[in-house]
Order: sequence, then structure tokens, then C-alpha cells
Amino acid sequence: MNDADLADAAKKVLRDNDLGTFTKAAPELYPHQWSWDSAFIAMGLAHVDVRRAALELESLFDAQWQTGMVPHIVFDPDAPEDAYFPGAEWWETPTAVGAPDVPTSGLCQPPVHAVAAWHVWDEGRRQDGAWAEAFIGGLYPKLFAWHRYLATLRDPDGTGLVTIYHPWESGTDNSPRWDAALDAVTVDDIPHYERRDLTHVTDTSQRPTGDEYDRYIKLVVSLRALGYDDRRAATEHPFRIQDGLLSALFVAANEVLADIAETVGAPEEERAALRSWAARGRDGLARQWESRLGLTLDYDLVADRPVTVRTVAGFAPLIAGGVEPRVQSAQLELLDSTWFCGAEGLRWPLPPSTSPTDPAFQPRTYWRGPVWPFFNWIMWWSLRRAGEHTRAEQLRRDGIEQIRQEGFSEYFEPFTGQPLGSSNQSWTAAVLLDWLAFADPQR
Ligand code: 9WN
Repeated sequence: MNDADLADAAKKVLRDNDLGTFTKAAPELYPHQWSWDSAFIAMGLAHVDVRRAALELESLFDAQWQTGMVPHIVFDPDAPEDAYFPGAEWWETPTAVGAPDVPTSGLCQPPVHAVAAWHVWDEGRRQDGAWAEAFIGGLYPKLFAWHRYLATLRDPDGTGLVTIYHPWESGTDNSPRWDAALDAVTVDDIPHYERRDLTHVTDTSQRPTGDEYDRYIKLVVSLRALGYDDRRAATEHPFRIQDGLLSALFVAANEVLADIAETVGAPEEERAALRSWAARGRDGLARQWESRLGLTLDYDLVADRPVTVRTVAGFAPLIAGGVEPRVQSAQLELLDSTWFCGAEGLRWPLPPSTSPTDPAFQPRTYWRGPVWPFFNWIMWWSLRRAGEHTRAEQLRRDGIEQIRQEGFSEYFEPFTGQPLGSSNQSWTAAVLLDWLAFADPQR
């Protein structure tokens, strides 16, 4: 398939998953709007229909909580009730203080939205400057409120590291990063529930286990009982981890949002706040740097210890950007070492979500080994920001080949390249479109 046909196929995936004001993350497995998926989808849609791309972000931010939190799922009220578990009724968010009047989950996901907004604005201003200005001016205050939420309620001590209450907030749900903390969560009193995800995959070993789901549900029940009150969760909730990857994306997004703030003429104190959150985040990540592994580690606040596993999340310094040269070199070396892209027998030198050298590695199971295209995009974007253009270009080409040869799947087995999880996953199509547009000599 040539690039033009591949782009058409990607557009078709997004069109088929389009529900008017938002794009469902996948045709059956994920029939609602997911927060960070929508950000990536907007970046892809920017190359197809920039106004539709803007709407993707605007509809998500219409569900923003009064605290500033952007919920991880905005439920489609027209989807069948049993389409996804846990569905809208499980969260009981309408009774929570500050929740919007549309059904959402009570969690959030990594803050990549400012990066997406910048992409949409950048594409938009080539087409219609006044429209682009109105779009970014309208979204900026909501983006700022979202960042302020993360910098304050999710980092009450100002450590620079953002605390998550649930593996779903990390977006890397069953990563071994969370194993020890989940093991410590007791599940003797969870209500009966029925999973839906297993009916949408060909092989259930590609999804999290029953034990993991029990704990996911226990954590939802705990937050629900706390009324999704961040101040209470900060001491009473049984799962509290400073997430290095999320914090790194927050650093990068704060810098992008500071640039947006300048563009829209935002007050000086907001610009200063954004820059200080970025600087504070870098300091926080530096404290979590584990030079022996060449990775940055998450910190479990409940157990009071760092989480020592080898996963792609450890590339947090590279993703945050602007780190010391010795840290950047160590990360670049590690990326192509046998721990990640240089592992023997990989179909493409793309980073497995968990290092094949980690005892928890499982090549077909979700975040325990498979390669995720949208994550490849994050690494590509980060390498470019770090000035590593040659390595970034190789990653972009391999990322495109993976999709060209194996399709728009959610994730892929690293050695065989076998497509896994959902097919026709929206953000896979979206990042492909952004990669192809990058190669367009007209741009
Ligand atoms: C839970 C939608 C989402 C992604 C996450 C991915 C997966 C959900 C699930 O799918 O999580 O939020 O039910 O497994 O881990 O990153 O946003 O694509």
C-alpha cells in the first residue's frame, strides 16, 4: 500500500469511529470518548479537517470538572448500556461536587491536550488565521485550569511529580509499574461486576487479568466513596503513586501551553506559573532518576518507595526534555540497547512497553510488552524536541511500516509484529496521519 492509500485507510478509520462531536477510541472495545485518545485524534484530524479536530478537543473540555480535571472518559449516552465496563452508572459522578452535567468517569489521564491544541492551531492558522486565533483563545483558559488542577490538587506539596489514584490514570493500565501497589490493595468487599472487554478481543491473555480488574474496581469504589475529593484522596485512598511518565508529559505540555499563553496574550502570572510548573517537574523527575538503570522511576507514596521496573515510562527525562546532557545521552543509549529497541529478534526497532529483560515482560499482554503506535509517536516527538532528528526519523519510518504492514491495531507483539487488542483503533490512525503529513514536502 502506498502512502496515499495508507492515509486514506487511516481517514476511514477515523470517519467510521466518528460520532459527530467526538471520536470513539475504538469501534467496540472503547465506545466512548477517552481523554488522551481524543488529543491524539485531534492531531491526526488536523490534517483532514481542522475544524473537526478543534471540535474533538472542545467537546472533551465541555466535560471538564469545576476543579479543572479533564475526565478520562466522557460517556456517549447513546451507546448501549452494556457496551463498556465500568459504564457511566458505576462512577456515580453526577453526585460529586464540581462534576459536569454530562456523564463522565471520575479519573483523569495524561495531559497531552496542550500539545494537541498547538497542533490544531498551527494547522488552522495556515488555513484561516482569525478562526485559529478564536479557537486557541477559547481553549486556552480551560487548558490552563486543567494544568492548574494537576499542579495543585494532584501535587499538593509542590514536588513537581503528579500523583495518580488509579492505573487507568497513567494510561498504561496493567504495566508492571503498578503490580506491587495493586498487590497491597485488599479486594474482599467489591460489588459483583461483569467485564465487557474480554468479549472484544480474540485472546483474553491480551487484556489485564481478573485479579487486576478486581483491584481496578476496588479503586473506583474507594474514590467514589471519597466523593472524588482530591484532598481526601491524598491521604485516604489506598493507591497513590507519583507517576514519572505523566509528570514528564506535564512538563512538556506546560512548555507548550506557556507558548500558547504568549500567543493569546495571557496574564504574566499565568505564563510564569506554567514555566515554574515545567521547571519544578524537571527537578522532581531528576530526584527520581536511577542512574544504575538509566531510567526515571515512579514513587509509591503509600509504600514510601520507588517502583523499580524497566518500562518505557522510564524515558520520562527524554519526554520532559531539557535535561542534563549526561542524562539525555544515557537515555538515548538505553533506547537502542538490548533492553528496548535493540532487543534481539524485534520485528522493528520500536520500544516494547515493558523491557524484554524485565521479569514481568509478556509479549502479548497489553502494557507488559507490546509496542503501542501512539507511544512511538510520543518518543518520536520527544526525540525531535531533543534535537535527535536522525533517530526520530528512523522511529517515524519504522512506526509507519508497522502500521502499513499490520494495520491500525491498538498494540503489536514486538517480535512477530502480530496485531493485538482492538483493530481500527482511532489514535493509531491519527498518529499515522500526523507522521505522513510530516513527510509532506508542501509543509
Ligand atoms: C481504560 C482507550 C484507552 C486508552 C488507555 C488504554 C486503555 C482503558 C481500558 O484504552 O484503557 O481507560 O479499558 O483498558 O490503556 O491508554 O486511553 O484507548
